[in-house]
Amino acid sequence: MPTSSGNSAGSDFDAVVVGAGFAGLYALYHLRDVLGLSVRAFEAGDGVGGTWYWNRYPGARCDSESFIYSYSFSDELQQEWTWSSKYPEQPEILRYLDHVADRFDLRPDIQLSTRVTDAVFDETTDRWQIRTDRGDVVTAQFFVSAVGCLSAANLPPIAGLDSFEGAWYHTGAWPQGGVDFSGKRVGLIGTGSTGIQATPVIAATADHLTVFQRTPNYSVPARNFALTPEQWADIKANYGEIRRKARESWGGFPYDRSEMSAIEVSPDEREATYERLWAEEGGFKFIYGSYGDLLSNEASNETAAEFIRNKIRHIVKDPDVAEVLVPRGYPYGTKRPPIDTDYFETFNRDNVTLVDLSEAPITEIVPRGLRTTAADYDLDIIVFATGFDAMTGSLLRIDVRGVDGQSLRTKWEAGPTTYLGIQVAGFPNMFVITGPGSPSVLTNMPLAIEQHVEWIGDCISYLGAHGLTRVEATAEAEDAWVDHVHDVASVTLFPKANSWYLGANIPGKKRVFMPYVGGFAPYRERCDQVAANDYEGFALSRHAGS
Ligand code: NA7
Repeated sequence: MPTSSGNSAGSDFDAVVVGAGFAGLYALYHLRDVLGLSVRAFEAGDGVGGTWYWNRYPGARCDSESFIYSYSFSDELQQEWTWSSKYPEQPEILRYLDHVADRFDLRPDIQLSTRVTDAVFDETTDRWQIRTDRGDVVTAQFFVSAVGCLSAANLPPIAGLDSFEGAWYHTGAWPQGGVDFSGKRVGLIGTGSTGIQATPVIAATADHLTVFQRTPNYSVPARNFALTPEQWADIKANYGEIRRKARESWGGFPYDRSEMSAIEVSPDEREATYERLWAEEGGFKFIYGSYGDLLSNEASNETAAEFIRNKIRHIVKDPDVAEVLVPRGYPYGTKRPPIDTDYFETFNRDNVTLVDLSEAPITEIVPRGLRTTAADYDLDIIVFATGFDAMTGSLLRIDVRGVDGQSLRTKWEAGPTTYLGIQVAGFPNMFVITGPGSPSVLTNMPLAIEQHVEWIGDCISYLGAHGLTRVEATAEAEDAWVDHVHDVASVTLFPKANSWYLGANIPGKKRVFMPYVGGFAPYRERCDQVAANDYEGFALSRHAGS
């Protein structure tokens, strides 16, 4: 039973939270200040911010609009904070998270520069024992993973990296002081959201930039702009309604989602819609605001895909380069859709070269640069924009052991299994914020995080109110949920792409569609129903000694 309250200096806590990004900060606040639990958060970075702490690469910015990519739990917070633009850059988002940590006095309960290495459930006490790389050994009734979906950097195992005489960086672990590209020959590997954001910015200062592309991407212009005081006054006056609309939506965004099919309108009307969204709105509104069946109907999807392909052909002056940049062979939106500022335009610069790795893959890194099956490229700097071991990588870095010493790594070898994306059978009192099997990365993340944290808080309160000490997803509920997650994904086009949603970017990772594609609002309702039915699908119990 949670008994203590407020800041705790000992080694026994009601809850341990791993991570101090968007999820960890809110979990700490909610469990400590709303529920009155003793909480210790551990964070590997030497500052708060999570993914926004590590991803400092040039051009890093949010792809969701600032006024909704933020916390909604405190009206004071959302009224006092003003974002500079529609898509703020990483330093501004990090300032926001630092502000949250200060404003809610979270820092005394966060231990920075500390990586959790082990978490072991003790059935004799219904508590977790947690160890860190700094030698801490603490116990907690609840072990809350807020490690993030995109935090374990993926450095591809390319032979010869150690021999490289220049400097190399992964975008997800960027040096705090930045990198000076002036006068340098830079090679950038990867053309996901990150590579697409970084390319124009690096090209602007590097002597030469070579972009190594394995798979071309469907990118839509962000159409970023500075937000005016009038726009802000309007947003702040309507925040309640904006948040409500987001919570009741499919993707966690307050946009009107079209129910129309792309192939049921005339080609002229469709073209006009795409053109308006491309030219005036940009960003995710292109996918959310156009047609409702882009992710479920191949013919509909092809209309949007072809529109984007033609835009690329129009923007990129060299037709051969344009054809290499044109995505084919997978539907639009089935890899995480990037949004950009002048990405395709950058390939018109004299100091930018595109290398098609699908024709000639990288074979090794050599002292002077990079070798493909076709040529050698001399480089001073290599930037790996090669993504993450998404959704499971960060949690599995921790040696998590549940009932009977069962290892989470072993349990998830064939792909992650959860109930509601929140709990894993055999791992009682462990909660995973935005875990695999929840909408998470397919939605507006801060909103998904708030929903999970509040649900977890309610569950813990329920246990306390009923004199219970242990909550654990049943194997049956987990199996049924895993099947449901799979069934919902299989009627969409998502499985048709080699995406990180499926783990396809990590050699050897089991191919399983990890996020829940059934939509944020229906998912939230399901979670609420489970709670209202006395945590249906969970086994709740009281420890004999408590
Ligand atoms: P992504 O979206 O996983 O993109 C990684 C890119 O790196 C992608 O183009 C990959 O090609 C490429 N890649 C990965 N490994 C290799 C190797 N071995 N050789 C060549 N190219 C490689 O990561 P991002 O950081 O861009 O974005 C992650 C998320 O962060 C993003 O979706 C947003 O949610 C925020 P591939 O497509 O696999 O052929």
